[in-house]
Amino acid sequence: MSASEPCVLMEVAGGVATLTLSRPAALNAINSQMIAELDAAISAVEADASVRVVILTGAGKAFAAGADIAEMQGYGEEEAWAFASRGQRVFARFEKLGVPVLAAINGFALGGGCELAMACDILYSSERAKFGQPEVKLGVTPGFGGTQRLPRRIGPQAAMELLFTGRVIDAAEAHRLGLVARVFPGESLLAEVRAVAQEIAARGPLAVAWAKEVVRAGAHLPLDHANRLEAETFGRCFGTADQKEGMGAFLEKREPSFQGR
Ligand code: CO8
Repeated sequence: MSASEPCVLMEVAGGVATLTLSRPAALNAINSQMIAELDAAISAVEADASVRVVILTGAGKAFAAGADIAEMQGYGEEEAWAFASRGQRVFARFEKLGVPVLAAINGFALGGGCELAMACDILYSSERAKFGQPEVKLGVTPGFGGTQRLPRRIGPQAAMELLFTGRVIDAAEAHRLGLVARVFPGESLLAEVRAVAQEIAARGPLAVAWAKEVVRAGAHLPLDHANRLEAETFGRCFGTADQKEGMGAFLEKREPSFQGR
């Protein structure tokens, strides 16, 4: 694939932005170009007030089969550190994004691909998907957050088994471990995830954004601090038109029409 061909495709429809990783010949291996394009796509999402939900998926039979081994092979220490840092910064932008990010994991999510999926808010998987952090098979550690997000998602013991062995697991095991929220047949995955996205898009946008913000911020705080943050956020909701509309609509027995303010 030439450097000028895009490897992240973006489509916005009905308040949902779908980002598709697209280097199918290399199983969507994550290279520098893809990281830069993900960065730009996130900025485009931030600039588009119509976007209420993001879906991240992959073209072909992979979500992403890892960071691009061909690109990384010749790296020295500095370059590897810089690549890892750049990827980490961009992946973290999904967590900070003011709208939910749903991963529709259509196939292999290995190494950097699993790490990218874990930076999304909710992971949905095709029955065909495979997950793993196989970096130790290549003589390296994960570098895009796998040593940190995997234990936070499935607990340190199960995470360390996967991290130390490089074992690849199927969608059913990923579900059992709590890594993915739900598993769908491959052919209906995207439609199912789009249905969830539409459901979210119909809710109060500020309430959804702030719920994400509190969950994300609270995860790093002691419970009493986190609950204080929740109470403050709940209070903030009562200064919005959406709260008046949402509660008013309930009492008037009609559907709410939220404005996001
Ligand atoms: N990087 C580059 N190319 C890849 C990658 C990859 N991660 N994965 C697959 N490809 C390429 C193959 O080389 C092949 O190319 P070609 O057709 O030119 O030979 C093409 O994609 C198709 O792959 P396969 O023929 O291997 O397809 P199979 O269906 O037989 O196998 C597998 C699929 C099992 C997924 C297999 O491709 C595989 O094992 N891939 C590598 C998986 C892996 O080890 N991933 C982890 C990579 S390391 C990583 O992600 C570190 C993240 C931290 C980065 C920090 C930066 C410093």
